[in-house]
Amino acid sequence: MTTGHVPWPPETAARYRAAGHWRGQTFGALLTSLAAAYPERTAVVGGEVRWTYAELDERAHRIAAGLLDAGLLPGERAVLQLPNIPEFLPVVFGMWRAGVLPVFALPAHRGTELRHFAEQSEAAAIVTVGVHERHDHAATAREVAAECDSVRRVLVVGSEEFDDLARTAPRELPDPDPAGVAFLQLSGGSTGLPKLIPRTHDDYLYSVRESARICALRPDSVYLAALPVAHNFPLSSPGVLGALHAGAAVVMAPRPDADTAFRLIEAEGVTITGVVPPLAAAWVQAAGRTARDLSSLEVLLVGGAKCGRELAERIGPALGCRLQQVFGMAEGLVCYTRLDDPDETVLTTQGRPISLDDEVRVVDPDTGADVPDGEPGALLTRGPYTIRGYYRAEEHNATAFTADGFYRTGDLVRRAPGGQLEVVGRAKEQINRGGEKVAAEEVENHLMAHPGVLDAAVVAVPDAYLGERTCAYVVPAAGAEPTGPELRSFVRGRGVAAFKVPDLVQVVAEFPVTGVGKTSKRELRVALAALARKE
Ligand code: J2J
Repeated sequence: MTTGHVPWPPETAARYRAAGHWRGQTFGALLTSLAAAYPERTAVVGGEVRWTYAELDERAHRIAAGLLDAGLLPGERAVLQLPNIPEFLPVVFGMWRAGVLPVFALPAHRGTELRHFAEQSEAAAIVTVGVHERHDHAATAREVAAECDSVRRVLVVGSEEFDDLARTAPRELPDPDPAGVAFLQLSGGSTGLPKLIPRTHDDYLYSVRESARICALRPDSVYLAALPVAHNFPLSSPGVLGALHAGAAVVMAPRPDADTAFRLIEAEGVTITGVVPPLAAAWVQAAGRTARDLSSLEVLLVGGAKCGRELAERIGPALGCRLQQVFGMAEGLVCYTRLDDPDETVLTTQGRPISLDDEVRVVDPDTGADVPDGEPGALLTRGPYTIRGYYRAEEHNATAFTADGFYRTGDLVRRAPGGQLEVVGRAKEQINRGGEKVAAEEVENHLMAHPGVLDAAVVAVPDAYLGERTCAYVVPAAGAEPTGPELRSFVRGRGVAAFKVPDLVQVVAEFPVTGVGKTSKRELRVALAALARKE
């Protein structure tokens, strides 16, 4: 068992096995069986590359052997930062076969975040690309490697060295434990630093298999990976893994804009894809004036942030497809509206959980007592693919989970009698910037590292396009006069993802709310957010 992982209680695990949810299959073994079933079918397309299942399988075997020959050991972690390129799949499956655990960084992450992931996971390697979208990822990775004792290797996909590694002769490798941790996903976070989420082969494969079924994926489906593929949504809901599970083809979109996506939908006959609400809105708008043929598109999944009714109603008519709402989280629970749900359910709810064994409680945030259906409350959940604890985070786990193992999602929801959930708000200290999650405390800590800043509070402000944007209220240190642009560039210079740089900065003599000045940061944020909404 990997240290730092909180396992399910043995009797619960036995129940999930007996129910057939956990089948003792690893992702590596899954790919072997897919390659046997669909050797000549297209598995992944992107740029100049078009690999069949047999080719993907062979490449993953070679990379697995190559990673071990490069000195990585089964059970070790490797921070993986790749954009939407076909290589993502053989590299991830290669790691899974080698027993090396990917830590799924996003292309937007920068040095500070990579260092944190590497330190937190004691990663032995960083696997990335060279220059992508004008950022030299390899250079950043080397800087991080120089500062992290654990990191022995930086592997750059696309380099000659990596091409050699990917040509290593394949060999039989022992299959890792399917009940063991397969990879570490990132939490959206609400505290100072993002937490790592340990997911096992057994639990993740269950969610992938059921997602593929719920989204009606077939061998002739074509899934477009429009969002950054390492994120839990395009990875598994149903995502690229759900598509492969069904024997379908994956198309990697280098960018998610309407021009790029529509070109690929037409060229590859894409049948299904997933986007966040602001992208859905942009696609809806662009659909009115495109010459592209989008008629192959059957399903558009929208999730990551609330898709309001107004947008939901425009999707079907504009794009000629069925809307499927998805409300998920990298920690586990995923809800979908079903393809045969009545329109009203699809337009107004975020769907119901994947599994009958997903336990959902909606409770009064103050008393913890269950509230009746239809009443808003805090969402707690546990089940066959929801983690029981973050990786190596004992202290945080004590509050993020109940004593009996329910994960406190931080979401406020209403449950309909049919089990559908409607997301009505949030109790966690997080800004949902069009699906990209920003932890208030993390950004505050960056701001407070500036010598001219005495205190900072980061809150959400409504935004017509993104749903929410970040606003930082900043109290200057005595005698200092930091400006908004200066503070924004300071945060950017700290080596963090651009989406974490505050959109708005309000420099104020004191926090402009009375009565809460001396109370907790949490109450201050709530009061400031209310004020910011009114302004
Ligand atoms: C409102 N809020 C939503 C929705 C997520 C599928 C889809 C999304 C994610 C994801 C994912 C929402 N309406 N439809 O992992 O597999 C907010 C909630 C939730 C948080 C999780 C998947 N869909 N959210 O977004 O880990 O606040 O996962 O708790 O990034 O996003 O964020 P994340």
